[in-house]
Amino acid sequence: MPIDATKPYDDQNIFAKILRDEIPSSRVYEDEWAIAFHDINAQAPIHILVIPRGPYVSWDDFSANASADEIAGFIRAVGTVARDAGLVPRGYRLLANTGRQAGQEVPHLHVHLFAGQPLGPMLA
Ligand code: DGP
Repeated sequence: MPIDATKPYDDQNIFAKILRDEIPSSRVYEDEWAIAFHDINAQAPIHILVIPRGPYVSWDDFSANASADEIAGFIRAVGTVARDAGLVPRGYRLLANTGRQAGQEVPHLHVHLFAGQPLGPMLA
């Protein structure tokens, strides 16, 4: 069920629990600002989710309310995850579903990183 991205942050959401290690995930990366783990429902040969450690519901919430250090740290982490996975120069796609019409399901900002095959046109 897509979420209302304007709601306050719910610290019982599934990614908050993954961040606190209350439920397992296959982590591929972590630093001061972000963690990354494999999507449980992979849509490409490589499908990783990168999430900030801070409590942000969506890209909208994060871009409006996170500090400059959090934003820089998160964006750098996404790039590091891709490089560490050997995706440069092959290439990859980033996607952040934001709110209901985009189909965002989990109310903690996450960037999908897709790779491992030619990905075709957007919105196909
Ligand atoms: P979105 O539609 O952008 O909110 O995508 C949410 C993604 O999160 C979806 O691709 C499946 C993934 N997901 C949901 N629950 C879990 C979980 O418990 N573990 C992991 N690793 N991924 C999850």
